[in-house]
Amino acid sequence: MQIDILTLFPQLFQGPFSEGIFQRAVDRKLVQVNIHNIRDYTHDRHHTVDDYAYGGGAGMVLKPEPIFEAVEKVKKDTGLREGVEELPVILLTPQGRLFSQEVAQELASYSNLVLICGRYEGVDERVRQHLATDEISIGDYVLGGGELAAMVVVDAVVRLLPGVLGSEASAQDDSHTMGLLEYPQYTRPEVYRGWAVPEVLRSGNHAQIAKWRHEQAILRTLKRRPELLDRANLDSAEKQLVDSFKKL
Ligand code: 6GU
Repeated sequence: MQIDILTLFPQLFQGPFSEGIFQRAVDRKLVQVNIHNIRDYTHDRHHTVDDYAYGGGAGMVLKPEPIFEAVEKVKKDTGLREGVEELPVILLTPQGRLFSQEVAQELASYSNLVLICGRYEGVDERVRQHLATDEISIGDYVLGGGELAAMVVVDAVVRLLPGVLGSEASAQDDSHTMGLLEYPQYTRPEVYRGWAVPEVLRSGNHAQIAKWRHEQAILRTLKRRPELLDRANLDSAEKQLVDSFKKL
């Protein structure tokens, strides 16, 4: 997958993508991330990227021209055939659709992504209407800009790409993949400060372990995020389990 990120602050992206799983994915050519400075697509002497809002009001608005030109350059360079291969152009904004594991899975299916990092004051509306194909928010709070949101999206998407995680199974079990939170995990020592690892996990009985984990995932979701259970596809045995937990 190739990901092109348009930002006014390229240096912010140095850290997160040069670590662990991500760096390995880059080294193995499973993903390529290109950072583009929107300011490089200005033509005036002062490299102006924003301007006052028509109609007045506080805050500057990002100008459309450099953003359009940066995206057009990326499109030209990636050489996707217009109308054949789809290229999502995603504006990161608190006004976007809410990011989730499901959205991450959807994005992971594309060969290319373009992410535009907005600033909180605003982006010229013509970018939304005539350039972006999608708008994403990572939650109901306001960040200073789309950069951290873009990192969140890229992190969540890249770990879903085939071959990025050590074992293919590990993304399968993630919290949210099944619509449930993840079950409790333990490692050695068997007893730490008097707190013992649950007996079932030491039993070696794989069927029992799987059953326990699944129950714990449901129980934990019920306690912490009950609204997720309404959307999870529970079978009748699982629904019974929820009802019995609710009665406790
Ligand atoms: Cl994508 N951008 C900004 N500026 N704030 C946010 C956000 C994005 N998602 C949640 N808050």
